[in-house]
Amino acid sequence: MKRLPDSRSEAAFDRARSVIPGGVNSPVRAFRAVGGSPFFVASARGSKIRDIDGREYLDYVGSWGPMILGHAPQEVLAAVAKAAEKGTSYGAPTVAEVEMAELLSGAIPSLEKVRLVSSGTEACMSALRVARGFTGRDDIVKFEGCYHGHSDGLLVKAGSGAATFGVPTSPGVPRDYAKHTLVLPYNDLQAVRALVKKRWKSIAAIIVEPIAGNMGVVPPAPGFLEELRALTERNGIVLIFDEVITGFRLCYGGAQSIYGIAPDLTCLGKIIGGGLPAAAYGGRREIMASVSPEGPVYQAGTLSGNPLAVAAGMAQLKTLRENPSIYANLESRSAQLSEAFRGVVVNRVGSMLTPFFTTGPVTDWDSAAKADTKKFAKFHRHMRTQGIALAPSQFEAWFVSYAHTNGDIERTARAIHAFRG
Ligand code: KE4
Repeated sequence: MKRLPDSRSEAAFDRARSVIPGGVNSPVRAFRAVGGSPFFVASARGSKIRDIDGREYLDYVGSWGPMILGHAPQEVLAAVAKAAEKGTSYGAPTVAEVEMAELLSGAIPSLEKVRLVSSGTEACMSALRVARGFTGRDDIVKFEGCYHGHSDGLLVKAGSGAATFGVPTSPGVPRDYAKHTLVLPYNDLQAVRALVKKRWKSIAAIIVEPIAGNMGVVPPAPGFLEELRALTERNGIVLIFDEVITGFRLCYGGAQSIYGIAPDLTCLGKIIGGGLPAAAYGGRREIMASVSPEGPVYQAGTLSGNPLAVAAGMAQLKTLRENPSIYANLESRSAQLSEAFRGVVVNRVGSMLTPFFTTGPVTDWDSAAKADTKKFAKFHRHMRTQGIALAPSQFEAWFVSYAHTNGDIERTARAIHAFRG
């Protein structure tokens, strides 16, 4: 006898699984890493999200990063409504897209030219193609535990042995393609030096999350980014910062301004869309001159620069630009939250943080993978009973938003202290 769903969300999930793979439109939303079934959302406002059973949660997922001002900020809603009155998509250039490109370039000076796209995957995939087109080289280097979207060349893990040839992490990715992705441990400069020394002539790009968010939060070791910059510069390798998470998360601009490093290309997403599908890649003028129709490297998109997404993104970014105290507020609230944890290793940079259920330190994928994921799953379920929504994976970041109040942080701290793992 099939157990009857005991909530509207469970019924919705049953219904969803009959028509959507796994019942979700992005795998991590299915809660497989933590057990149970996901709540289905009815609405969200500020720091809260409400499910279709009327339960309200304090939200630290923030749509996986975009909601830095909290959910449904008035500035964004008003901008989208105003833009929608004029239509939803034109497939033709608009001045607003130029204003967005100028705003991004103004905030991140290494973005001498920028192309708008619709997702972080598209931004990273395109940046890597441009790097290959610009250098005429085929190989790319990524770091284990970093995620740059689901394009074929990036669903790759370190191969066996010292070869570091990539092998696919997903069926459907040709081995012949994956082998051009070389995978190294994050923060391991010795491995980078050795690989570049051996294979620089075939390496088009090194792509890196300047602060990793996809193995949980892992900051760069002192000197890591600086030496990546020096090594790539000396060897004609394009350095790509994937700032899809970190862009505008830690400051008004990129993490690159915190470390004082100018990559050759930068990928952006999440926050710059204000919750709508807008992302971007850009960088050095001579590299971006390769991009069609100015240059020969093809990249395109029906909804690139979509007027509603641009309106939402501009409204969010202008709010951040005009209220610099937002970042100081995020820093103090996030520090307060971080101090609530006991017996776990907390990695935090600004308003992105991860409590690792391990004895630490967590500096790369190998050390992150030692975390007790079963205990994290138990913690996740505990927090859900306390009305607090966390990313359903140990290897993701918590995001504090400007809408999170001191009261929210204190409530979260109480829930954390109540956990009897
Ligand atoms: P999207 O294609 O999901 O917009 O962006 C891909 C991407 C690229 N680069 C970084 C650093 C990213 O974090 C992401 C996407 N992040 C994941 C979770 N951290 C999104 C959540 C999901 O896959 O549903």
